[in-house]
Amino acid sequence: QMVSQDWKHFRGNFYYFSHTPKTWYSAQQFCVSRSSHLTSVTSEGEQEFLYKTASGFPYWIGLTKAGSEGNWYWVDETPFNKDRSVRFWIPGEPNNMGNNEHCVNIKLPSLLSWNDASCDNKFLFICKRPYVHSEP
Ligand code: 2F8
Ligand code: CA
Repeated sequence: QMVSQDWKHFRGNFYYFSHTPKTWYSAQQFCVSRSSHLTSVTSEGEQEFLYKTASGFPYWIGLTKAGSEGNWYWVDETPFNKDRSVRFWIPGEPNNMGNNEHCVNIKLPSLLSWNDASCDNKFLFICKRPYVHSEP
């Protein structure tokens, strides 16, 4: 099955915007099966690319505090910079509604777009993998 044509290039990485909703962990497993992870977001430019391509639908990203002591981390092992990330949350988020919101999606077409939601909810999702040059 040809899925590779679905990967979009942006500044040295390829991104896959899924067509099928999955729980956060199933989404991450899908990404790993494609040599990728749920996406990290580390710049305003990247955040802008992601929310614009998401075009208003919520998509899981690779930010979670599941299995940690309540600390957010990127599942692709990019260090999470809390101070540089506050600008991406929807005002009032993360609110950990019902004490059960440990995964994050891009919810709005805005730089302020992140919401924490239950990891068991099914959403579309975005995988990211680095572009690797190959030499003959
Ligand atoms: O009002 C913000 C609030 O909206 C929803 O709950 C009613 C979201 N829930 C889901 O997306 C599952 C909350 O996470 C969000 O904080
Ligand atoms: Ca929330």
